[in-house]
Amino acid sequence: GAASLPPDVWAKVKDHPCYSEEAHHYFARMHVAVAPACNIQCNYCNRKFDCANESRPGVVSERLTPEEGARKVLAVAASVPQLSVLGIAGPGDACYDWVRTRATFALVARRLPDIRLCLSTNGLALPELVDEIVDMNIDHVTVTINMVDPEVGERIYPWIYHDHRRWTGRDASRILHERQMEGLERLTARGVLVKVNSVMIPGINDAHLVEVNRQVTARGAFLHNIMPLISDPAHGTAFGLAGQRGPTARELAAVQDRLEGGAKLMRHCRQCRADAVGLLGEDRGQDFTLDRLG
Ligand code: CLF
Ligand code: SF4
Repeated sequence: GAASLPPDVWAKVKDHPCYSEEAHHYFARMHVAVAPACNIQCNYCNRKFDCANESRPGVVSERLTPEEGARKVLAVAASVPQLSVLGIAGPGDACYDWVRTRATFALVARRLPDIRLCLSTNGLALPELVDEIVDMNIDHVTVTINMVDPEVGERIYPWIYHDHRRWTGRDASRILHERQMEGLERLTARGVLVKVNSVMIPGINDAHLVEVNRQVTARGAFLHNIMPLISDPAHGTAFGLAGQRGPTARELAAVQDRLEGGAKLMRHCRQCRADAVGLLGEDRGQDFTLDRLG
C-alpha cells in the first residue's frame, strides 16, 4: 500500500493493475498486438499463438499497424473509463520490433498524454533502448527472465538472433542472460519500474527460480511474477518442449513461498493475451476488433 512506498513510486503503481494488486480491481489495461517479430526462440513458444511472455495459448491475436493500434486505443479509451495503461506485449518482442512499438506509443501519447505506457520484452534488444524508453516516459517494463545460468538456459532457448547472426547452445543463453541483466540494471538505475516475469517449467527451471529471484532482486527489480507454463495439448506442442507439463497450483505456490523476502511477488497475474482489453481477468478485446471500430 501507499504507506510502504516512496511517493514517486506510489504515484507510478497506484493506478497500474499489474503493479498494484489493489489497483487491479479498479483500473484496466489494454494491449495492442503491434509487435509480431521476435529475436529469440523459446522452447515453450508456439508461434501460432501470442507471445508466451504474456499470453494464454489458444487464439491468434489481431495484428495491427501502429496507426490501427492507436485508433483502437482511442476507441477503447472513449468507452472504458477505467483504462489507465497501454501495454505492448507482443505477440513477438516489443523491443526487437521497436520501430512499430515506438510509433504506436508516440501516436497514442500525443492524443492521450495521461495514459501509462508499459512494455514487455525478452530483454535481448533492451540495453540500447533504455534512453529512449526513459525519454518516452515508459515507466513500466517487464522482462521475461527464466534463468540466470546458461546451462539451464540451454534447455529453454534453442537459439537467439543477435548482432546480425544466430547463436545456439550455451552461447545463446549466455548472451541473453548478460543482456537481460544489463537492461534490468540500466532501467532500474533510471527509475523505471521493472517487473520480472519467469515462466516456471517443472524439471527445468523450477528449483532455479530461487537464484533468478536473488539476482533480479539484487538488480532492483520491483516485482517478480512467477507464471506457470501453460501446456495445452489441444493446441499442438510448443516449439521444443513436446509433452512438457506445466506446474500444479500447489507446486507454483510452493515456489512462490520460497521467494518471500526478495522482490515483491505478483500473485494476481492473469496471463493476458497480447491483445487483451479491460480489467485483469476480463477480456473485452472482441468488442474492439478493427472491423467493429468502423
Ligand atoms: Fe500488460 Fe504486462 Fe504491462 Fe500488465 S499485463 S504489458 S505489465 S499492462 Fe499483467 Fe497480464 Fe500478467 Fe502481464 S496480468 S500477463 S503481468
Ligand atoms: Fe515466443 Fe519467446 Fe519470442 Fe515470446 S520471446 S514470441 S515466447 S519465442
